Amino acid sequence: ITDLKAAMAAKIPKEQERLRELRKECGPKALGACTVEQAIGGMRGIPAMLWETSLLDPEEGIRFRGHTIPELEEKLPSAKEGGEPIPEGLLWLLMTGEMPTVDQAKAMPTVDQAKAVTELLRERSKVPDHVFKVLRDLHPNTHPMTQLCQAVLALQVDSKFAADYRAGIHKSKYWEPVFEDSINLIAKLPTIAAAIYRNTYKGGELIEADPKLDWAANLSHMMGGFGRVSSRTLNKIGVDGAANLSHMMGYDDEGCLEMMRLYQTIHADHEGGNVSAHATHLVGSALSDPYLSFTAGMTGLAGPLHGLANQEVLRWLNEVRAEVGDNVTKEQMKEFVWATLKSGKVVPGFGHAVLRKTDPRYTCQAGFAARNMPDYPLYKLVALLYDVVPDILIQTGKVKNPWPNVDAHSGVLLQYYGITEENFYTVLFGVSRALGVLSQG
Ligand code: FAM
Repeated sequence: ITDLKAAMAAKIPKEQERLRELRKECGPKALGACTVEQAIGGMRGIPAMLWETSLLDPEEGIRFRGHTIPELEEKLPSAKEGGEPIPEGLLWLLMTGEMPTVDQAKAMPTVDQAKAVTELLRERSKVPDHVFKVLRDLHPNTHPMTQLCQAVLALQVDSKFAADYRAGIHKSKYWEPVFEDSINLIAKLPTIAAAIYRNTYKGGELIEADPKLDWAANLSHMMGGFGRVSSRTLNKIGVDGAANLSHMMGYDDEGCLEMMRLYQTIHADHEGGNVSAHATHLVGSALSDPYLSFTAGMTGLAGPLHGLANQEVLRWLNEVRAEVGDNVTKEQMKEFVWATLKSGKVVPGFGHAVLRKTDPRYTCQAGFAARNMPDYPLYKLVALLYDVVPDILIQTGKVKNPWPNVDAHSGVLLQYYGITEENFYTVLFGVSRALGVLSQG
């Protein structure tokens, strides 16, 4: 079976029954106590949420449906042999609870579930013109995350759930239009994100999707891939001959496509207690449709202590470089970190509300950097931070987790491939987050 909706339909009645049983048998049982500190601290550490798609262990980090990030890198299907996982495979896993089957022999496409998701998303990827118009009409200084929220709200007019609810759909069938809305939204997000990027930084000329590319690779392509290089393109971008292939191809560079696939896979889900996941879930519980609920999540992701931290990390690193240059010594870095703390700011990219170890999403990105950009100065600078920051945060005596989180490393990968506009980074995070929070819906 490669039809995602049919796979869900086969599972959902059983899952609904399981939940009813759980409630009947265990309803009155207590899960734990709640302290005053936990109430003040935003419910941290209280086991009070049902979140099936992922589980966050303070020591081990995230598991998606029971699989760690290294396991995902190994088991999920990839676009090229031995390459990075594709998010379509993760979406299948998150929604159905099972690893997608893969067409190993490349002879039976009918068994390739991840590929079927790629096709499903491609079929629904067309963004209506009125959404582009909303984006074009916004104030030019509108932050890309605000633009993302506005575009998703503009899509809401097509919500199937809202229409079916008005028409009186039975409760047990809610999941079907929610599924349709979720897939429609996920399918359109790369085009919307790319339009935001092109409008904000590249003069507004949009790039068509490439029907041969998968979901994440297409995002990269639409942001600024030049594809197969024609002499016209070469003249246009002013690059001489084949000397700089990666430059010529823009974000169609194979390394950039692989980076985007990995990036979109690992940012998808992080249990339900973080701001974006919780906000999406909370608003969804009012039976607000997936467009409305996802927008709530995105307004939360736009905060500097949450998803905007990746933008803040890059700004902060650029301040270090502006002050000290690229060859920063350990002592200079220590001084800079202390100065940040003394000025009443946080060190972005470090710390976490739940994790108490280095974020495996950080480690995974560091691994990608080591394989693909070992000599890149910014990579070295981030590695130096890893040496310097935790000790200092421990010395403050109050930071519960001094280790780096996902946002400490993502900007480095994007910068390396030429995506230098840090204000845009959280939009990429948001596109990925849709996979997790809408699967849980
Ligand atoms: N730099 C400086 N101070 C920090 C710190 C950091 N990186 N992390 C925590 N602290 C402080 C925190 O501000 C608090 O101080 P006050 O008592 O004076 O208010 C104290 O240490 C105890 O905080 P905590 O219990 O260790 O952390 P919280 O659970 O309150 O907050 C974070 C968690 C993520 C908001 C916090 O670590 C932080 O602000 N980090 C920097 C911003 C960041 O990187 N956010 C991204 C998180 C990421 F995983 C994501 O959501 N994408």
